[in-house]
Amino acid sequence: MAAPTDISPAAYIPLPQQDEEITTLRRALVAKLTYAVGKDPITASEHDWFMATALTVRDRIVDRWFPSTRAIYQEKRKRVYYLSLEFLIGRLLADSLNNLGITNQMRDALRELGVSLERLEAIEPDAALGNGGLGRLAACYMESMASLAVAAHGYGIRYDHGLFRQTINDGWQGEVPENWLASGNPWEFERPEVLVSIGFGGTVEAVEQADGQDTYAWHPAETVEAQAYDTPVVGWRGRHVNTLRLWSARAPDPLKLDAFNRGDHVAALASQAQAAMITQVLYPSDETPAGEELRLRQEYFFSSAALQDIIRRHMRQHDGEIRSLAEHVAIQLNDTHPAIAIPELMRLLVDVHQLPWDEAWDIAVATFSYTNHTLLPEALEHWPVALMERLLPRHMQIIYLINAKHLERLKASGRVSDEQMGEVSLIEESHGRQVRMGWLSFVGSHKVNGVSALHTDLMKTTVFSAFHKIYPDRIVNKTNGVTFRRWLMEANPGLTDLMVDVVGPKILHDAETLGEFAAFADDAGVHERFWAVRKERKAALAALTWEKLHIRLDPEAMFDVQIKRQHEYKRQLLNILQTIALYDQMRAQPHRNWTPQVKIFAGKAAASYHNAKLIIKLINDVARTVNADPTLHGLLKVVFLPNYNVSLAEQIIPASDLSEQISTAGMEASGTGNMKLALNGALTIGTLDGANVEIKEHVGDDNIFIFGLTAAEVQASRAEGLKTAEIVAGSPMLQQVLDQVRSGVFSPDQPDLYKPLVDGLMDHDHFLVLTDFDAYCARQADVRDRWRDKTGWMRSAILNTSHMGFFSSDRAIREYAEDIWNVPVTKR
Ligand code: 26W
Repeated sequence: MAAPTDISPAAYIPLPQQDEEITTLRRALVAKLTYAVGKDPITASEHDWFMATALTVRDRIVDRWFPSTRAIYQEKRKRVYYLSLEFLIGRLLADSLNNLGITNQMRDALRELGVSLERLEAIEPDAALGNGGLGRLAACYMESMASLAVAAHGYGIRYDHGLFRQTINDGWQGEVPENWLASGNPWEFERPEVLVSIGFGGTVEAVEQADGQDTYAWHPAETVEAQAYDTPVVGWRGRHVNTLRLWSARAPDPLKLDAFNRGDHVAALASQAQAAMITQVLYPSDETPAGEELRLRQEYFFSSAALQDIIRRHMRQHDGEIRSLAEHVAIQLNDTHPAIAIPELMRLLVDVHQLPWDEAWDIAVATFSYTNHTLLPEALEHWPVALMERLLPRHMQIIYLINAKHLERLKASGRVSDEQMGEVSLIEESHGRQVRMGWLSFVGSHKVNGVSALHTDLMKTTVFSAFHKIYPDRIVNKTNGVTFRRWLMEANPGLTDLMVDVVGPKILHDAETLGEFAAFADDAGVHERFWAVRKERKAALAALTWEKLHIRLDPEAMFDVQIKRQHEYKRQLLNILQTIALYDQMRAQPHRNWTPQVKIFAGKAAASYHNAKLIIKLINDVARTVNADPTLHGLLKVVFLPNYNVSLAEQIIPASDLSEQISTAGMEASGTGNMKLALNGALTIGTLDGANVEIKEHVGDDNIFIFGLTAAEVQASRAEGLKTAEIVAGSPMLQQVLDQVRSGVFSPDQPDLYKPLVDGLMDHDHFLVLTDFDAYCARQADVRDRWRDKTGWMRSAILNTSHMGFFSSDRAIREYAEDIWNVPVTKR
């Protein structure tokens, strides 16, 4: 066992016995390298040292894991289970060292061994088990729950392959499979003994009981085994450690010996291959749910494994009393992806534990709560009844029963007319009978939450309005948050040091104290250091851009950044059209005193999302044209950084001056990149959408650039019908830009390439790019003017950082704990 460390001081404050600690770490590293990795220090590769370091750190985490687990068990504390099909974790080495408070000691210990900690950090593969915001939120919440000592477990899937690696070839996105497990994963513990059987298909048998009542027994045709892998999640200063349990699929009898003995090796291995398929790959499409059977199998596979595990743990701890489940267990459904857990719990309570239906239902509703992450109608999951009947026959029966009772209750209340019944039914009848997973999640939960104030209001007035009238207390808001440990302290140690120096180390422990940094918004000395820190991060990003793209960036220029999934509603197209307009203006008036500006883009498009990929191509084509134009004298640069992921975000965000949050109002549920960027001192240019609204309230109107239609105006303008030709006729600049794109100025080899894109805008412009274009350009001009006033800009940047305390995931988790889960958290 590794010696316990003194965990109280911050990373910045030297430990009392620094030297001793470094010696202990150095010895541990060499022992790990020798006995766990099996390498001689003389010949060890960087990767060997990475493994030895991660395993050394993991020991420290494990030393705190067991006391945490024991305490929860002994105190019989209520547990929170976070069910999510995605956990976008990124790298863990820097995060774990920071939370344990041993970053500097480890750096020194490695240095004594001739190894660079920074290089080891850079070779760790990202755990990219998620698509975007929803998956990253789950990772931030896991970290905050550990930091606040909430007794929590995450449940998800251990995908063999996470989100694809993006390549850019001649401007086009390509997708390459990602292989994060190729060189082993030092953070996880394989649990070969934790196996849960998951059934699919088969029949349901009704068995008449002595009292004349029927009970039901499901006889699946097929079973797959879920095997657990546990990753400890260490909180701030190692005070508490939780578990992320990810499931991997395998055949119950991997090698059917009878088939093997008969010489049919292929048949013997076939069932293993089929079962393993379930957890092979993350579905790479955000927003548009895949309608395939494999996706439903994934959803049921991990939801059932989680529930069986939860119930087993509950029964062991609470004297086999299933009836007390809701007192000791809270289950959060991260979007509808795990919604099948609701009928699964009903099946376990009614069929297996023999509870009466109504009692079981009360327990289920008291246990579950559901977070909605998007209102886009195409993103709400629906499953064909026929598929459900074939794959999960008992669950389909249960869903029918839930629906019958739900509709019965509504009818009795007299609050829903017969015509409205079809709308609130869990079964959609018009598009060939589908189960509405959003409705199922709503009725099966005691609380349903949106992820920003605006999004929650829109839930009440649009998608869930009928349900909101029936259950007016069920929808609550929980504005998203991000973990400052990763997104400020680790990503931006320079800014963190500066704030520790002027405000004190309390900012490390309590995000709300960031507010005190505002007192230095006009302090010349602080300005100087603040600017120097930013310059250093921008120079580092410039070096990366040179290395990856051979494009030179001037760290003095304004870095204008849009980093997020590529989606039409996020309007990267609006940004690149404005870039073209600026390019035209700069060429037309070369003698004006232009602000040097760099437009930075990064983000992946779903492989099948044609328009999103075409917009990536356009960005790259504009970049090629602009960057090669000698008349600009480098005043404008455009870069598309390939393969956006958590680690790249950590490098871009501290180097960003301007944060683009320009979605069509009403369409971005919250956004979390907006919070990370503002936290690091970027000013936002954005619409009144998602959490931008609350960011504006916190940072103040003078420190943010808002433009464009509001959500209400978007609704009204859509109802009215857009007059795109009129809009374009009224804006000569827009006209010119569209003509250039349409006529192939940026795609001389394929002059018609972007015609469909422009025609689409002229035809429907569903995302109101044309409508908001002039307002956006005007706001961009305001931004350029503000940039000239360095002092004013820095004041605003400092105020952005200072006023972001609210957007800490610690605050968000406290709210969930208090209002939804009813569990205690540690005080600040
Ligand atoms: C594969 C199907 C699918 C469908 C929807 C996968 C993932 C989704 C998510 C709902 C997409 C998502 O990540 N939504 C984002 O969630 C963030 C966290 O709440 C919000 O900040 C973003 O605004 C929202 O788009």
